[in-house]
Amino acid sequence: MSESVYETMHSSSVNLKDKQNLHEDIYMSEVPETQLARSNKTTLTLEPSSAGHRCYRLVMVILLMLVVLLLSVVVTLWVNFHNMSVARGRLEISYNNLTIERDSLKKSYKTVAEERAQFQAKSDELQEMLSQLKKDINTPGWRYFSSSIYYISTEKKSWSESRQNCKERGTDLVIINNREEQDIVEVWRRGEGAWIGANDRNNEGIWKWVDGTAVSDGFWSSGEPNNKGEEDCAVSGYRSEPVPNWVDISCDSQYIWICEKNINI
Ligand SMILES: [Ca+2]
Ligand SMILES: [Ca+2]
Ligand SMILES: [Ca+2]
Repeated sequence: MSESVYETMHSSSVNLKDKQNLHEDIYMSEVPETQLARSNKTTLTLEPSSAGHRCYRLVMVILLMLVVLLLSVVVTLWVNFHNMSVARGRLEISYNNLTIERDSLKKSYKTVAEERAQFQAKSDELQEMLSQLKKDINTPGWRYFSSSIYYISTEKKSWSESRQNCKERGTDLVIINNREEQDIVEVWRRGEGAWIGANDRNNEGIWKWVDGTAVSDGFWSSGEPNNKGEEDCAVSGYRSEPVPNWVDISCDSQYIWICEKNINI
């Protein structure tokens, strides 16, 4: 019985030691675990902060990239807008220049059209004249001198009738412009007195040609014009004398006549 109690006590003592050892082991084993727990706690405490920082940096980088991208877009758009403005300005200048050139061309075209119309009218007139010349080429009495064609009649008529005959031929009584023309008329009149296109029928003493211009320097015979008994029409070569040989005479007198058509272009 006592041995059993002893054994029981011994056993209890041993168990107590074991328990103490176990407790120590546990304690020893607990220390690192606590420190580890602290370390882990520290790590756990630090890890969220580092991740947030990284996340923050990532967001900032993304925002910065977006800002840079936005700025790039804005700069590109501004450059394009500026280039388009410059191009539009150039186009406006070109348009204005083209408008000016167009207006100038319109004026030139109008001028050319007017000149063409005038040329055409002159051409038609010449064509008509050539046709008349072709018809008259075989007709006795037509002559050409300088820039005019002439008709020298063989008949004799009054001054008015003679002029009418000239008009029917598309001409008028001759206007003697210079000594050369006077000399050729002197040849063509064949010694006959010939009506020329000078008269003072409207105003006595004011001699004019049939085109209305004044007879400034005529080849009047000595003492002529003298309006003896109402003499209002001029004859070249009334007397058989050399130039100057014009006289004024009654317009109803009968003489040959000389017509002239200027064909100066
Ligand atoms: Ca003439
Ligand atoms: Ca007179
Ligand atoms: Ca006279």
